[in-house]
Amino acid sequence: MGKPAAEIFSEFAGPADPTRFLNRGDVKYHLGYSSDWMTRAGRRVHVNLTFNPSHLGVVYPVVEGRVRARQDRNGGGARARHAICPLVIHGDAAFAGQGLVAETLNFSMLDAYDTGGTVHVIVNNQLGYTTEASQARSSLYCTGQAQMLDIPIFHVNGDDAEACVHVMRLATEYRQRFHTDVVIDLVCYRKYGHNEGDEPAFTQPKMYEVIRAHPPVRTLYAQQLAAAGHVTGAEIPRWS
Ligand SMILES: Cc1ncc(C[n+]2csc(CCOP(=O)(O)OP(=O)(O)O)c2C)c(N)n1
Repeated sequence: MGKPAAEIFSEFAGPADPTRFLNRGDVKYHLGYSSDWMTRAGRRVHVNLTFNPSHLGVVYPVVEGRVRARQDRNGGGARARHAICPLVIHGDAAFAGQGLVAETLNFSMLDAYDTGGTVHVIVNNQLGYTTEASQARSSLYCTGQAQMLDIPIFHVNGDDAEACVHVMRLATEYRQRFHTDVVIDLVCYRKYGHNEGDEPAFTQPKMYEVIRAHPPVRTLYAQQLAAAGHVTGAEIPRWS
């Protein structure tokens, strides 16, 4: 989002005068932000990150409401839906387990709620806090709820950097062309615990043995680039 580090750290330290920040006592990674980005083609994109409460999934309908309101303020109709795109990042357990995900997906193609299609990115770390998938859902994929819609669902290997970029481009282009939701199931893993207080090896010792021995994605990509001759072996440490 381009948020300055000083601003982030000052939020951790807390304000000098707390009364100026009443009702803003949330954890820092829930805070919203907005900024402008220039694309390589020289076009300005305004990016707005919605404040995200602890209640899993609740931000999703809030994003839809905010986007639809913005589209309506911009004249509504196909043009506004094309220009303003909702993107929602979910957890795998939340996407599978929260009923409001189904409710909001169900709204997606109704005239009164349509936002021209939402790009969903599920950060599928194969754990819901400490719960493994086999104890968290009955569907094979965490995207089971999205199968109610006639939309593409991509399952992509998070260790394959170029596949991830490819799928992201494909998903956005599909949304811009067909104006339906698109779901990306980014199959990956979580290197550390759910939060500062969680030691994941206590609850998932075998999984974390594998994760700790697994090379990080930057190393894998550096090796892939070196094997293809795009970088030399000497450059790899800078990448990994
Ligand atoms: C509605 C709701 N129910 C339960 C919780 C407690 N809770 C916090 S994180 C979590 C697991 C989330 O798993 P996932 O969606 O896979 O996200 P992850 O943190 O693993 O990336 C749960 C159940 C919550 N915050 N909100």
